[in-house]
Amino acid sequence: MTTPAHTTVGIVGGGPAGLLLARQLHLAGIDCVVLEARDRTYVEHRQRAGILEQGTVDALRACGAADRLDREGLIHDGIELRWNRRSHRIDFPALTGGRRVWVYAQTEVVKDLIALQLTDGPPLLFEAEVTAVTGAETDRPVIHYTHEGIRRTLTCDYVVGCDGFHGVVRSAIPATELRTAERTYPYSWFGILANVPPSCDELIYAHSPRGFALHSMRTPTVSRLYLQVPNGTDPDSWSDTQIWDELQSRFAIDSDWKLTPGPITQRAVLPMRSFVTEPMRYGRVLLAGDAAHIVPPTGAKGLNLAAADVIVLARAFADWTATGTTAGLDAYSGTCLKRVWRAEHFSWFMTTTLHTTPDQSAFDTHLQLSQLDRIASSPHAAAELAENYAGLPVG
Ligand code: RFL
Ligand code: PHB
Repeated sequence: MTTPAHTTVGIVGGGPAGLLLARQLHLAGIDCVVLEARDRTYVEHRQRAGILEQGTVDALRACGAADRLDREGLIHDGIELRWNRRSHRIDFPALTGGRRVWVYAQTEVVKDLIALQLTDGPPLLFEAEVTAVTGAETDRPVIHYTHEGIRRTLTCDYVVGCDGFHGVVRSAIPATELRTAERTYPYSWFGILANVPPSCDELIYAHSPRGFALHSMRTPTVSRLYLQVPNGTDPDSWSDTQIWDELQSRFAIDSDWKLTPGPITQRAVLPMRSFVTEPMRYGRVLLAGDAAHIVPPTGAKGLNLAAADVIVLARAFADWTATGTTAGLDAYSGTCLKRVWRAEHFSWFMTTTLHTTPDQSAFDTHLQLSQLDRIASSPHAAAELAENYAGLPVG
């Protein structure tokens, strides 16, 4: 594919943020190019998020990328919390005035968006690694990248860094202009994918003295489960039996519920981090999604925050091309950061309420259990969780 030397919006990164932004811009008649460092197979199979909020689903529908989601996505009206061998269901529609979530894997969202873009969309280059972005403070920022062994440049009106936490676009902004806030956690998630029907209809988040566990799913025949493990755990140091036994004991409740084990097809250990960089714009360079902020996965917010950023950004670009106003672009960082910090708080709250730290005191455990009891006994406390989990309005 030949790529232009100039585009209106240069998008670095073909993950969910970059692909959804490109689709929205294309439908608004705005010219853009997406440069993705990895190959298509890698991007389409990177195992990550599983939960989509209403706002994310609405955006995918609005840009014609939800046909398969509407056929195959699983609509969930709640989650189950487990602690002290008891369980409590959070009913989203009842507590939020009708909001719900969809279980539809990030891999599938990405596949759907890539398929659309390659048949009817702006250029999307795989194995195009961006090495630098220069001229953020000028009218013509430049993306420097390597494709098919050749170093190239793409001059843009605006550059959007959708290149994830380890991307390069953030470094185009002078360090003196950025503020970062960060938290790391003394545990990781050991995630597995298993060829076995889920043992539950809705996701189960379990607090246990042995640590946190999550039962999620991908399809009616594929389960996704996570175990809290110490940082640095080698995923190959656990046998399949050890994994299922540990999951079984963390999910145990006083009923005849049982977890059905099955063949494990993938395993990986993922560190947890909270991170926000502010502002999300400098000159003509903007950041979106994980390039600007990271949440621990306990609140299922990362992909949805990335989608919310680019929904706001696509509207701002549409206003700018239609009327010449930069008001939306000027407000972008402030608008998104409000939602980002809400999600940061919720993700931190879910994480610290449900995980046990290596040096956890009896006092800390009592606080966690008291909070969980409160959620089970107060509709107000339950509604606070439900509203945040099901997702606050975008914009
Ligand atoms: P991504 O998905 O990291 O995509 C960035 C893309 O940029 C490319 N790239 C470059 N391209 C060109 N040149 C360079 N120099 C480049 N450097 C990087 C990368 O190859 C990549 O393709 O960021 P994006 O688009 O902002 O999307 C963010 C989401 O992927 C992330 O927030 C979620 O996966 C987080 N997350 C979850 N979010 C949810 O909303 N719900 C969930 O249930 C949920 N579960 C999860 C998660 C993340 C997890 N991990 C792996 C941390 C579960 C897990 C286990
Ligand atoms: C997932 O299905 O991968 C998933 C679901 C909910 C979370 C995190 C991950 O909070």
